[in-house]
Amino acid sequence: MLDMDRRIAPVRRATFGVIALCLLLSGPWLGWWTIVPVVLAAIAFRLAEKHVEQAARPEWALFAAWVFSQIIIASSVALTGGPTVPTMAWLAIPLVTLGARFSERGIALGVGITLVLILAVAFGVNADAVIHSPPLLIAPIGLVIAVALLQSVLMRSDVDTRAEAIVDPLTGMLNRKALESRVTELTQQSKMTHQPVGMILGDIDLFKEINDTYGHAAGDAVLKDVAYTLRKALRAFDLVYRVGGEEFLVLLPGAETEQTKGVAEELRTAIAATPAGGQDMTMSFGVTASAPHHSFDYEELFAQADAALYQAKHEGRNCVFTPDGPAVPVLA
Ligand code: GH3
Ligand code: MG
Ligand code: MG
Repeated sequence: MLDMDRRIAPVRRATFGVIALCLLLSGPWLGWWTIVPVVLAAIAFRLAEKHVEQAARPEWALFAAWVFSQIIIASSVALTGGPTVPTMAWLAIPLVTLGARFSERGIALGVGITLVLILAVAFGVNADAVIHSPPLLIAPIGLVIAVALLQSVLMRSDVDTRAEAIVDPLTGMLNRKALESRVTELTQQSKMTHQPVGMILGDIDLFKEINDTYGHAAGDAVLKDVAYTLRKALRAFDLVYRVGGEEFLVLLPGAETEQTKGVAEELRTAIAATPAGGQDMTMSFGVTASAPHHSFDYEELFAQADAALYQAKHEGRNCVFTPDGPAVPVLA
């Protein structure tokens, strides 16, 4: 969703430019001040764009900016004459961007809000005009619904195709391609914020034995269940990537080594406690984090996590290691 919003952002700015130009050209008839709401809406989106990268629920920030811009458009339509001004149809424009970022429920909510605004503006400002000439209302409502229907199917198919390209079909986890773009994102972010990034590299213990003893399909069933257990043990917005056959990577923006160790230990316990594909499985983990006030260097961190994982395997598996040794002191 964030990726899509980044693509939309420059076009959205251009759209605001076009709208501003139209309002300038219509200034003598509608009033010059009508440019003000457009500037406000543009500022709202600019703020949402800034906060969205750090927000725990970015979809809410974006949706709030979207609703705000609809209210602004509706208010200016109301102030310039309501149903009798042609700009009422502009309420359909923002609907085009909804499908790319929100679910069907989000689209439906957006359409609902837009229709309520159209009715409120039409009847609130000039009910007589609407009753006298219903097409003033019918035409913009038809436009809103038609635009929403058409763009939702187009955007959904685009989102589905893009999801297929970044999700591993066996485990439902994100693949290396998704990891690459996340790494680019975190690298850029950490240059500005210098917040640490925790990294957990996990590898299923003695997985080859499952394949050798029960066959490849049984191995696949284990992978699926392990992936599910890992996802369940993590918070909804912590993403897991499948980086090798039975190797998984977790990135934790904002987490230092101590916190990352804690998360890895939770994952280890969850895997050891939950049968996968009908087998008792365990996993070993290598953990590291970029130092606070240092930029995130993926290659460096991965090498550290990989070396720590190697240590964990060497020391008997089913444990968590950092470059400095075992995460939980090993009992003698
Ligand atoms: P260790 O505890 O040292 O990690 O032992 P291991 O047996 O897990 O390690 P190894 O790397 O030797 O085995 C990984 C195996 O994973 C080898 C490969 O055949 C298997 N594998 C990789 N991808 C898949 C897959 O998609 N499905 C199945 N069933 N097996 C896979
Ligand atoms: Mg392996
Ligand atoms: Mg393994």
